[in-house]
Amino acid sequence: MKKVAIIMGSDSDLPVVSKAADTLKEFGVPYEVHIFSAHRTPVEARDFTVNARENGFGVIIAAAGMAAHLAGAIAANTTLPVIGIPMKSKYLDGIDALLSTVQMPSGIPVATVAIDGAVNAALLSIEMLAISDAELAEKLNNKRKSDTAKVLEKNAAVEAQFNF
Ligand code: RP5
Repeated sequence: MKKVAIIMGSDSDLPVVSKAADTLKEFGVPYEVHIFSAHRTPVEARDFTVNARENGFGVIIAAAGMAAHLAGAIAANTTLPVIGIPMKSKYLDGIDALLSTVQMPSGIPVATVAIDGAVNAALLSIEMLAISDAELAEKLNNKRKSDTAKVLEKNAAVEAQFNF
């Protein structure tokens, strides 16, 4: 199976981004986690990215906050799909990173998830790998069913409490 690369701009992103790693682990998808910054370590970010396909990666998740160029800079150097996670920071609640990540001009796409949307970034990467992996697709179906069952259970409890 292809690996997922999880790249973040700073170790301060780790508490949120680790949820992406947890989700990939839950699905048995191989992954690597790295800190590369578009601004602070541009050479290392580029070197990793240009070699990512031949190193066995199928998708790259890139998380960054503030003037968040990381996902776009990574996407510029690969034709692997890149999923951007805009990170919330203390000044603008993540709106800065959201706009920096999502507003890519035509030609270099970044699939942007919600602010701090690490779990969805991982799920989207799994969905991409599951296009050609029936076993992984089945795991996704099972997860949806179990999530649905949990909500129905909560609904039943609320209905029993409030509706007579
Ligand atoms: C971005 O700047 C990082 O992704 C992080 O979200 C933000 C702040 O980084 P630190 O100053 O906490 O290292 O590049």
